[in-house]
Amino acid sequence: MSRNFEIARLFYEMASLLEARNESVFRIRAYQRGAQTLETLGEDVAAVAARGGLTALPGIGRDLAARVDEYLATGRLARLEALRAELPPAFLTLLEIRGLGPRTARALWEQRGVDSIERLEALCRSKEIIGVAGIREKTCENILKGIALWKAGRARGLLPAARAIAVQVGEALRAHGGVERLEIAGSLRRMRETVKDVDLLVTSTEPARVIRTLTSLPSVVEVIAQGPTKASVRHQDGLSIDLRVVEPESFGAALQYFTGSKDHNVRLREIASRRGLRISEYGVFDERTGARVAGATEEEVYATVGLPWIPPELRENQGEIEAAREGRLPALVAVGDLRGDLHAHTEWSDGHHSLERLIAAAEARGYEYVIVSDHSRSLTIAGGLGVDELRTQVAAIRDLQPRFRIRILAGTECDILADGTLDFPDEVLQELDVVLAAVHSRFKQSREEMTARIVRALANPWMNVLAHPTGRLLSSRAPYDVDLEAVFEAAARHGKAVEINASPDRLDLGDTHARRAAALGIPIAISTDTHYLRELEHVELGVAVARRAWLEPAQVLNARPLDALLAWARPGRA
Ligand code: DGT
Ligand code: CA
Repeated sequence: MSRNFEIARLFYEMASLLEARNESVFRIRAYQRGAQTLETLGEDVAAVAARGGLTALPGIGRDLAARVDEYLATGRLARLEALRAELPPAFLTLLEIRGLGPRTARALWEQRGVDSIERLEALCRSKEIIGVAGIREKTCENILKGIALWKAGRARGLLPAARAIAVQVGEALRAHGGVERLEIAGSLRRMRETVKDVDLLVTSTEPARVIRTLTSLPSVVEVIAQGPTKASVRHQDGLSIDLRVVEPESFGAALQYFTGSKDHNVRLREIASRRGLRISEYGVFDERTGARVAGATEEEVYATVGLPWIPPELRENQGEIEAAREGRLPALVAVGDLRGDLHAHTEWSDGHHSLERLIAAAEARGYEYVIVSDHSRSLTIAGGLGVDELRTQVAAIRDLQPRFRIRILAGTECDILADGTLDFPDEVLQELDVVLAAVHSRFKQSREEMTARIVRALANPWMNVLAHPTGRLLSSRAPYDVDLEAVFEAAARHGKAVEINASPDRLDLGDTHARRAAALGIPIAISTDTHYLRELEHVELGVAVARRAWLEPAQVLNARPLDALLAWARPGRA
């Protein structure tokens, strides 16, 4: 199988080098997808090639198949070697800095010998790079900010990226044999918005084989630690992966232990101790006799301390143990409870698909309704719609309706202007079915100004949902300064909803805030803010946040049937 891995490694490198050259994103993705396919392929790629089956593999087209053949015949990829010769080895890490494009990075390498982040930082601090490739004082500051973010970002990864890595590595481990059960544990199983690392648990009859597979995977760039039943490695995307192989009789106990959180586990152990039991990652044991009383499943571990199984998303020692004990664990909302998406864009503003394709895609998901919520006129950079354009769009939606089963809701993501008024006048807003409102500008207002601004917007009788209420971007922008408690109080008073925006870089509201808002009786919309059709799938991330916020379907706005939604949004109008 070693050739599968060799070629996959070269394809990953190819993708990175193409990225460094600012080449087409489709070509870059093609190599990444090809590499993933080879990494998870359970059959020797040479055998597949011999029977002419390469192009039948997912993600392997004629072009990549030719590269595979080239490597099998010559042991080299000429194109890759040519690309390598153009750039210094450490060049690729430079491109991970936000605010530094491939062209500038290249100029810095050629003109100042910048071949590492350390050197880049030093030259920024001494301002020696000003003047190179049009870099000004301001660019220099932005690069320094980018370096700070890069350093922080290496500390924790975003949930979806970490999940993708876990799934990919899990598939690769399965494909190469020896794996019986495999589960994701840790903060990733609890669906925290960011994670420090990927924790994987496996049962296996051949632990050494599984460990060897992990440490030799093409997407693994460094082996940090390795033993007979565990390994810790660094993945090329920056995250580390911890793998443990455990005995089947201990699997439930290990899964419970390594899912955490630590605080939840500490509480559980205290309860066990009062019952004369000791819980460890190996099982639950009678403290007096040492006899094992449980361990194969999580359910039996919880049962020994008199508790029902607790969903991983709740295991943060935020009241779940008390709730479990008193039989009032929430019946958490699931993706299947959602009847529609309440935040989506089209090419009328900054979306990348037509109205029809959005509607068809939402209908194909089985939704009962979908909103069209393009930007409003002040947001010119996102192609915001003017009043006439919005009215034309509403007419287009009404014309399209007979062709679809799904109900199309005419909406807007209306800008909240600096003074808290909305970007469209009331008489326009009232022609719509559902109105979202959001802050997209003047993020630096004082706490008082920002709070008053949003509270005023919430008082508008035609607005319904406050979208991405804090404005944060997980990898690059802190939330604006706002008194959320005052915002929630106003939302509750005016009967408005707030959003969990499921866009991976937003997840806004986050779990703690969403739980607080719901506790005040505010309906929560779980929305994708789709700009590309595939982003409709992000609903899963929004639901993850909602589950961590303890939400039940009744608290979720878009779990309501169409009639109930419309009656709420526009009382007195069907
Ligand atoms: P993070 O920081 O995103 O990786 O969060 P976790 O929760 O995945 O933390 P991690 O990877 O350090 O450890 C995984 C789980 O192992 C953790 O949730 C609970 C368990 N664990 C780790 N260290 C301890 C400890 O000192 N005491 C207890 N009771 N449990 C621990
Ligand atoms: Ca972890």
